[in-house]
Amino acid sequence: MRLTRYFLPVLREVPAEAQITSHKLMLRAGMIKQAVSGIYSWMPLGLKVLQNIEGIVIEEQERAGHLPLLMPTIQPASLWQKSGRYDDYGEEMLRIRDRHNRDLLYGPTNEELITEIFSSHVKSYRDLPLTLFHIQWKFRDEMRPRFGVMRGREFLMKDGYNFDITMDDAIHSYNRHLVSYLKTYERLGLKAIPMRADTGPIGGNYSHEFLVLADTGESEVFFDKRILDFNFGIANVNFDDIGECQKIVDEWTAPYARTDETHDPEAFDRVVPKEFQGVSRAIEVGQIFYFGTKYSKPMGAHVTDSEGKQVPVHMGSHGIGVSRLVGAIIEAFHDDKGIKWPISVAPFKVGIVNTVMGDQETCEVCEKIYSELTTTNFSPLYDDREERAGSKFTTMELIGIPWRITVGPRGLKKGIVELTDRHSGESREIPTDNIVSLIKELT
Ligand code: 5CA
Repeated sequence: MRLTRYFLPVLREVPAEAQITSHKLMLRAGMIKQAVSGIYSWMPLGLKVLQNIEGIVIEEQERAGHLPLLMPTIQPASLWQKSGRYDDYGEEMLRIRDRHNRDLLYGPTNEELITEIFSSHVKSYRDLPLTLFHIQWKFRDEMRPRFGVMRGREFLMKDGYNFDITMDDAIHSYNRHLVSYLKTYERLGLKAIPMRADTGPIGGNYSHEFLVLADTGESEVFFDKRILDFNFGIANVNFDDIGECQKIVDEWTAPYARTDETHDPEAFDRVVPKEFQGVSRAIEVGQIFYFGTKYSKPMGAHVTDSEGKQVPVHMGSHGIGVSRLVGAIIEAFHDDKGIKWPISVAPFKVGIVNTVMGDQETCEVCEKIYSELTTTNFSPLYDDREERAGSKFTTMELIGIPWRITVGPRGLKKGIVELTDRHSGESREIPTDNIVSLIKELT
């Protein structure tokens, strides 16, 4: 992409309405624009990051054997009346009436709709286990939308739903989700700690939240500091192996790591030696639930079991805050100059800065690097504007491009370009002919 052809509405001033770093940086880097409180348009740069996150989430879901589908944003109220949640959900639910006076709502979550899909089509235990997921916009009329995409009213969520014949099978589905979430967050560059949590309006009695420690987080968490030394990256888990998944969950979900809602100070004091007690703010980037037959019973999601009896299925639901993750990743990776994207989600992995647009050789080398990287699918961002070099560097740093190639007449005289690592800030000189192959190795 050539910057002169791109739509990157960066802001020079720090926007007054933003309180936390990620919100400020998303506005300054031209990633989002507020339409109305808690509702945002995603500009091209922001959308790229959002889609990269989605891509990783989908890959890891499919690896765990979960099937994608797509449900609508608008749902009939009648389904929620069946489950009993239509009245319970309160003011957070956006209620709509159509021209035929039918009551609809903009879905805050999808337990009811998915249960109806399931019960219309699945009748036998032989078709289980089944886990379906989608990535779709949700609406919750939050009392205090704030911090940009962190607590929006409209937000993008990956939500998945498992259907199992027994509680044991459903616990395995739960564990499988927990393990696959750890992998997902690790690929996004994050250390997300799984902690026992309260279940809120989703219900059930078993739940974990995934928390990224950050001063700007909305939750207060209590944990054993040793959990921070865990390497949550898991290679090649066999998701069908019940014992293996259970072992990971037992080892890695410390019972003394809890969120504030379920915090029991006495248990915390009892279990953990003082020097290991940690208290921090944290961002909740996902939550998983097991709630048994809470929805299947009232909504008639029954199947025949192996003895021919009709039984309600055991269910759970599993959510990842996809749009919130954009903010959470920025909270974890930034400095005073701007964002530092982990390579896996970076909107562009490489930036090319032409320091003297008027110099023919500089332009030729830039064009050559640009076209070689483009044809090998590296999607570089080429700053070809008539601007000072300093202002080009500032833009690349603000928008967080992991690698920057600087091309200018002085370097070219020596046969080199400069390669700068956004994360360490280090620069090195690379022979012009080697730069493309080196970038391929690094990214
Ligand atoms: N049905 C279940 C799981 S699919 C569910 O809705 N869970 S949830 O309420 O915990 O939401 C899942 C994730 O969505 C949260 O962990 C959080 O990361 C994200 N999320 C929830 N509310 C918001 C919001 N207002 N703005 C941005 N992200 C949100």
